[in-house]
Amino acid sequence: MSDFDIVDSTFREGAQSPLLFERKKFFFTLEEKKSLIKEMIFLGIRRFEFFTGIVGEKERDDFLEIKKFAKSLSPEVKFYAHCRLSRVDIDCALQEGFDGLHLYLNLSSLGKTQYSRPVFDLVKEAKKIISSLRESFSRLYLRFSCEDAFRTEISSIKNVFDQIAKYVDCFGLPDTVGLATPLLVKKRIKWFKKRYRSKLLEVHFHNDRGLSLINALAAIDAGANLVDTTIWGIGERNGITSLGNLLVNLYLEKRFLIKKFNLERCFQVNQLMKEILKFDIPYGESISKSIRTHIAGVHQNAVLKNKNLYEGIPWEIFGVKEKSLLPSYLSGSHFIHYFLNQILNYQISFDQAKKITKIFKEVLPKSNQTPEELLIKIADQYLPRKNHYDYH
Ligand code: HCA
Ligand code: CU
Repeated sequence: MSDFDIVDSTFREGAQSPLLFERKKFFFTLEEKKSLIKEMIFLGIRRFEFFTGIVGEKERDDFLEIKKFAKSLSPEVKFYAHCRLSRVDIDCALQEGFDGLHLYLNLSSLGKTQYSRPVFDLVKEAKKIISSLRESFSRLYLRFSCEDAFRTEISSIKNVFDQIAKYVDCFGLPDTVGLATPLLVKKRIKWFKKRYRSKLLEVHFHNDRGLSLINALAAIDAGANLVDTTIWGIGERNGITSLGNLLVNLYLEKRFLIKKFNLERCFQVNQLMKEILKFDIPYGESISKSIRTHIAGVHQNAVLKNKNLYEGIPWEIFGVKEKSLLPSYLSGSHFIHYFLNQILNYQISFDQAKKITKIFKEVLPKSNQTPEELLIKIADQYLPRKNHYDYH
C-alpha cells in the first residue's frame, strides 16, 4: 500500500452533520449515495467508511448495493465498517462483507464515564476480540482507534496500543472534539511513529476550532498515512477536514502524495453535493465558483488583463473552469464595457460605457432588479445588440 491515502467518511461522519438536518435532508437516498460515490471514485478515492447495518436496515441494504456498484467501477475500492468494540457490530460488518473494520474505544479520562466497566476490563476485552479476529480472518484489514486521542493521556494510549499492536494493520488517532493544535499533533505523531514503526496511522480531525485542515497537514507532515475527510468537511458539529481543501493544500505543498488523484473532478464532487442538498457550497470551501468570481471594479479590471493578479491558484486544475465577473455597484466603466461588449454582445463605445455605468450606478440602489437585469435594461435603451443570447 502506498504511504498516503484519503479515507472518505461522507456517508458515516458526514451523515452525522447538523447541516443536513438544517436542509431537512435526514438521509441520503441510495441514488444520491451512488452518484456521490461514483464522482469520488472518478476523483481517485478508493477507501470509504460506512456504518454497518446495526444502525438500520436502510443502511445495510444501501451498503450492499453500493458495494456492488462501486467495485464494478473500480475493483480497488475498499469499504471499512465503523464499529464499536462489540460482537454485534463486528458480526454485522463481517456478514455484510466489509473489507476492513474501523474499531474504536474512548479511553480518555472523560470517555471512561461512557462505559460501565473499568478500563482494565475494556482493554482486556479489546485484546481478546481483536486477537481472535486476527486469528480467524488473517487478511481482514483491522484498524483500532483511541477516540479523543489528543485529550487522552499517552500512557493510556500506549497501554492499549502495545497490547494489540501485533494484531492490527493500522491505529487511529482521532481528534474527536477538535481541540488539537498542529504542534500537539506533530508531537503525538512523532511519538507514535517512533514506537509503532511498522503500523499505519490514520488521523481524523474535527473542526471545532477551525483547525481541522491545518491539523491534517501537520499530521501528514509528521508521517500520518491515512486522513479522514468528507465532501465539504461535513460531519458531527461543524465537521472534519474537507476533501477538496485538503487536496488543494496537498497540491500546493506535497504534490507527490496525490499523483493518483484526478483533481479536475473536485469541482464536480462539490457541485453534486450542492445539487443534492440544494444549498450553496459553503464559503470555507476553496473549490467553488465563488473562488473565481470577481466583484470589485479594481479586481475585475485586473483579472481581465491577467487572471493571476487576483487568482493565486490555478483553479482550472480542480475543475473550476470559468471565471465569473459580476456587474455590481462596485464595477467601473472598463468592466461594464467589457461585460456588455464581450459577454452580452452589444456594440458599445467607451464613451457609451461611461454613460451607461453612471446611470447604472445611480439607479441600482433604488432598483428591485438584479444588477444584470438592470444593466441589460439600460443597455437596451441605448445600444443595439449584435445578437441576443443568454450569457449564463
Ligand atoms: C464518532 C467519533 C469519531 C470516530 C473516529 C474514529 C471521532 O462519531 O463515532 O473512528 O477514528 O471523531 O472520534 O468520528
Ligand atoms: Cu469524528
